[in-house]
Amino acid sequence: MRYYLVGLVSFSIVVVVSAGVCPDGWLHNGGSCYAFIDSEPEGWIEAMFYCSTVKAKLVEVESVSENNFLKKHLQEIGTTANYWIGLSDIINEGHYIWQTTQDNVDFSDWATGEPNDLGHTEDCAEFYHPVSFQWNDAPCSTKSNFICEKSSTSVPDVIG
Ligand SMILES: [Ca+2]
Ligand SMILES: [Ca+2]
Repeated sequence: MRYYLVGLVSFSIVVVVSAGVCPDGWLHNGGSCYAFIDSEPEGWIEAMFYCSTVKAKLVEVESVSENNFLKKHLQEIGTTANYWIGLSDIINEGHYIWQTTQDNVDFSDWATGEPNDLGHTEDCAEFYHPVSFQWNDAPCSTKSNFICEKSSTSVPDVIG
């Protein structure tokens, strides 16, 4: 039996992950992979941390096509939940930036009247279900679903 096992492991298993492929459970669009996290709603900061632990960022929506892709998926899965995005003015009130990259906001899709900083308590942005997932600012401590994003472009990764 021992010799049999040694024989088995002597075969080299080579797995090549080519560029443009997403991990299981992640959706591919453009140059990115997206994970829609709905199993454990989190506050915005915890959502940022969760995404970092899977080598991703809380989603940053830089274009109308990316925004449409994400909103369309939320419509398709029929969710009534809100989903955090990686946009906040938590550092500098009234100045929203994408928090992982610190990029300024070029494209935006705020719902009418948003961001309104309701009660001076709303510093974190979300896809807001009641308005077809346009963006709303909400209290960062609210526990919501969220979306992680990472690049789908990776160098070949040889395991084995
Ligand atoms: Ca993006
Ligand atoms: Ca608001």
